[in-house]
Amino acid sequence: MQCSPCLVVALSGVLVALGLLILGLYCHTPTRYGKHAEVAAEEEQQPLREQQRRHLPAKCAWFLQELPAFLVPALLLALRSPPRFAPLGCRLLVGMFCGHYFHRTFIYSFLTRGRPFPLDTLLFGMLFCVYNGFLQGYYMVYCAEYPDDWCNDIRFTSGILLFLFGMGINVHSDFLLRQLRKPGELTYKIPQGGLFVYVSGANFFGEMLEWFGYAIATWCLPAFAFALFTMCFVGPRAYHHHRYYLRKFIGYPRSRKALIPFIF
Ligand code: NDX
Repeated sequence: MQCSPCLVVALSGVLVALGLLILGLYCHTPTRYGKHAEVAAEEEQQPLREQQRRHLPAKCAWFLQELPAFLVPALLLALRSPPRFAPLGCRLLVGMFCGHYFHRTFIYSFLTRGRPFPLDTLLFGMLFCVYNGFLQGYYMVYCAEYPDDWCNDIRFTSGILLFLFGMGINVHSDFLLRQLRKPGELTYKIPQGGLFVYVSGANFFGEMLEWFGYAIATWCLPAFAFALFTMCFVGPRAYHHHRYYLRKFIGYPRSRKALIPFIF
């Protein structure tokens, strides 16, 4: 394989278009998994057994869904001939992108206490992870080139710091959500502590910072396209979570925002 700039631009363009489509679709109707699947099923008056037949346990679903985002770039890197691990692009791919998806696939999936996940969403999610894993991996393995002093560039250092800060918020917030439930429990409670003091979607806020950090540190089109996609997906999800909490809990803190502290 060789670097094709046209392919990179085309695939990144599709990712941006998908993000905008999702923003349009999910502004009004939430993605149907987690608490919003419950609401949708109630509205459609589907029998519980009917719903559960088309679901997979959360641990298994998250593992299968996220695995391609780790595996595809790792394979692109490992199968490149001649092997190429030393360039900065490859090290950023391994340390940041694969690092994030290693955690999401092999740690988060096994810890989650979420409710069963819809099969159709899982399949779309898997396809998305193959696509995005290929785009990010292909660019970093075959196309990315950085000047020798890129590590001293303010974009590199600030991007890495933002990524680490975002990942810290994301992992900590997902931990706080898990602590709200005992194993086997599926009820929803008011999230407390950490960044949840300020926003209902603290885990989503962290995820968004992470991918903007990655985009700034790598300064490339595919990474910016993915950061924008993430914002388009997690933004509406945080907004719908926020509205759900306001409806469900009478004492829900009114000063709390949906996604961005003090702003939105
Ligand atoms: N998965 C990213 N449509 C998505 C799957 C769905 O990783 O193309 C995007 C991802 C995919 C989506 C993915 C891409 C777009 C797709 C979509 C399906 C269709 C869509 C492909 C790939 C698409 C067309 C074709 C139409 C264009 O019971 P429960 O499960 O709710 O429990 C939850 C629990 N919890 C609580 N527990 C007690 N009390 C409370 N109040 C609670 N609130 C929540 O916490 C869960 O166990 C857990 C977390 O829940 P939640 O809802 O806060 O987060 P969740 O959405 O499950 O995400 C989990 C983590 C989180 O850190 C988030 O940042 C990250 O994954 N994430 C999630 C989604 C996308 C993404 C990151 C990204 O874009 N980077």
